[in-house]
Amino acid sequence: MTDFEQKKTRAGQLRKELNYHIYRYYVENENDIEDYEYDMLMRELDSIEKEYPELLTSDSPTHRVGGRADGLFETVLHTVKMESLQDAFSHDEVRDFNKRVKDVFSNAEYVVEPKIDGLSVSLEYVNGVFTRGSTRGDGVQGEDITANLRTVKSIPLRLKKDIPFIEVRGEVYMPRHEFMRLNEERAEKGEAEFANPRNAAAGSLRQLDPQVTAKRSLSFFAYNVGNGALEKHSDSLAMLKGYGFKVSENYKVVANIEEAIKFIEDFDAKRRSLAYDTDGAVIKVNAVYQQRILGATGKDPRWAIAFKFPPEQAETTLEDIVWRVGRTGVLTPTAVLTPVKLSGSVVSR
Ligand code: 3BA
Repeated sequence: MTDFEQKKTRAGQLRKELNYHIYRYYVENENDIEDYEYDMLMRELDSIEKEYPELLTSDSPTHRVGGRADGLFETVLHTVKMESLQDAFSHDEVRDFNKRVKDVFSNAEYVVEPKIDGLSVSLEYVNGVFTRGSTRGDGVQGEDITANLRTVKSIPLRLKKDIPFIEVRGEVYMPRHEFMRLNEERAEKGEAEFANPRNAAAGSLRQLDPQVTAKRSLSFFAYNVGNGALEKHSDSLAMLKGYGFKVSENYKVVANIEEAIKFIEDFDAKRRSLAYDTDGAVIKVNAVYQQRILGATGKDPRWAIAFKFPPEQAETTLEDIVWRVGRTGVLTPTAVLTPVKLSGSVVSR
């Protein structure tokens, strides 16, 4: 075997091993390797790829932060439209939704899942390899943010199965502890703080330089398949998990709307203990043939609804207002508050 052939084999092993550890850590929250050992494997792969650049593949974990800031996002056409969701603010609005569904399918079964408060994105995989990722945009046209999405470690660069093509939709979000860390860092630098994790995630994805995105710990939950869905939504969720995506564990298949409402109530009681913000629950008709027949009104599918939790409120006292002078001379006020608990975290500014 030539040196090249040896290194090629080794590079393949390393990529597989590293991608496995990334999956264990960022999707399954488990760690079965020491940081040092992991760094050594990464370094070995990197040095092989530098010696033989032709061995660099697009699913290589060494290049999650690659590409340069090029100053522009290209337009992406969503061949399968990314629809929006109708909102419900009361249980009765949820029951009205149920009635409209049951008029067409008296046997309809639902899936209820948490509504992650982040940004919807679409990911395309060709022969199992992540090729392009984009924002939802207006649902028909989004922006190509592939370089930024590659930095999100829970987004697999290679699926566990080499299928010809699949389009995966889900939510990119910033965990609450990362949001707090980022805001502290920004406050120290005299930069304006983000109002909430969702804005912080949006700002991070909109970066023209993926190096900046890479420094912010973003994560991703998969919840829908654009192209290549199975007959039941619940089967698609299981399939996505099998491919290596992070899928919420807090979803449930229910036989009727009262069970869905009960699930939402139970979820409301525990959602504050999660590491990320949720702003509601999404109820979806499980059978895809029923989804197709129900269709959409305007841009909202008739087969799904988002129940929104009322925004969290708490009373506190304004202690001070501090002014920050930005680099361009813009003044930004920040309210200093008596620390108060809100959605499981302490708000003081
Ligand atoms: N499920 C957001 N849309 C969602 C597929 C449908 C849908 C969402 C959802 C339309 C969440 C609208 C934008 C969009 C992919 C279109 C969820 C969440 N399901 N669990 C029914 O957790 N935020 N958002 N995204 N296609």
